[in-house]
Amino acid sequence: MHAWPASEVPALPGKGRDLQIHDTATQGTITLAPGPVARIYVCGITPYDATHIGHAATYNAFDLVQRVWLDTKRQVHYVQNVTDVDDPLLERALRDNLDWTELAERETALFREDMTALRMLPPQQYIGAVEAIPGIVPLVERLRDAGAAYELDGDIYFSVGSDANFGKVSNLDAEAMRLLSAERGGDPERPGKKNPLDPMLWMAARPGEPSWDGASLGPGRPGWHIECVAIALDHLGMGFDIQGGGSDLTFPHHEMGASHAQVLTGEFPMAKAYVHAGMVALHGEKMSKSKGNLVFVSALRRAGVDPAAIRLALLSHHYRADWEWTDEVLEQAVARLERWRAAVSRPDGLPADALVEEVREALANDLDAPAALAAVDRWVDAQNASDGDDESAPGLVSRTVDALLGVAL
Ligand code: 5CA
Ligand code: ZN
Repeated sequence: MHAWPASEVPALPGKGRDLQIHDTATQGTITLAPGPVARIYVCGITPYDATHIGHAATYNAFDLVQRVWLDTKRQVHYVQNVTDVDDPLLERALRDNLDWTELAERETALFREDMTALRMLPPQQYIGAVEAIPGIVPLVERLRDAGAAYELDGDIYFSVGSDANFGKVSNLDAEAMRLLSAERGGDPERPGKKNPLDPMLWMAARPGEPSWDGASLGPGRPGWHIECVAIALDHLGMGFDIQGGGSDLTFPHHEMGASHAQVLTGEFPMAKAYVHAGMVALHGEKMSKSKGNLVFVSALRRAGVDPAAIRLALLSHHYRADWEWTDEVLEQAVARLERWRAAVSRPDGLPADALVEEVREALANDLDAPAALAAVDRWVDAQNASDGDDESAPGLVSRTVDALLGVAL
């Protein structure tokens, strides 16, 4: 699939710092020191509805990761998937009497537009589940042939017992895993499984549902976790720097994906850090397509909200926090954007070299965007109250805000 156009990332004077980031697996902050090419996989959308503020907040976090790395003069290899065939997509298509491929294409196109408007850097590979199927089938065959997967009435399940490191991403106890598995696409109640947590790798064709040639697996479609693993291993290989997504993907999705990859390669861990963004709520409940309590990025754009203000609203919360979207959050962002634009539109101003370092330091410290915004606010307030004469300062501030925060002033 094609991704979306990249916005320019201005180069800043000097060099940024290495990223320290909270790792879910080790439950602490680690300093990542990637090679010349930093590697990141971020789970993409299931395109059955438009991009909401929760999605945008999660993608914003991983966009900051890339901006920090680019500022250290590294290249970034970024891979993202699109879950363009899965139960929720097929169910929504059925409900709305739509062709499921058309629904997926329409919502993916809208997602690209939203990402472009928000100045999110595009992945180098943007891969749909459907196009990944030829690569998924041999992985499932290998797992089965190695005894790490088994058949149940034609479906193929992964055996979590085959991975000695199973559980090391989420650090949950068995009961918590069982509850989350039932809630998030698993089938712990299905009789005949070796372990109730075992996730499906390949679902045998069901009447009325799309299916693909699965070679020795028979016709069917892939399970959710193996989709991301196949794409990540194909393009990034093992031991990549960050596996990213929202905190609702920690279990089962990232736990199972890591196990699949670890058993397939015999290597551990799959990723150096498992990074999870908090959940955005609306009216006290997690924003979710299934509940329908959503604020869409595209609806805000249609209503005339500047995408830079949406981005500032996202940045005003720490990525790991769970937070609530309100009209006030947006109003404050709109007002901040106006203040910042006024400050950098003056022909000269207060020196900003220290500000560049403050923004760098804030982001390198577990992506502390609120601290970065506070640093810019301080410069803006001082600038608006003074008559500094550094002619390069307003431009340097604009470039810093653009390069490190993705906001065009
Ligand atoms: N296609 C799978 C991942 S392979 C999927 O989870 N798709 S999704 O459309 O449901 O979510 C896309 C991303 O947005 C995921 O990283 C998910 O964790 C994140 N996300 C979903 N809802 C929220 C929310 N309310 N707040 C923050 N992030 C969210
Ligand atoms: Zn995923």
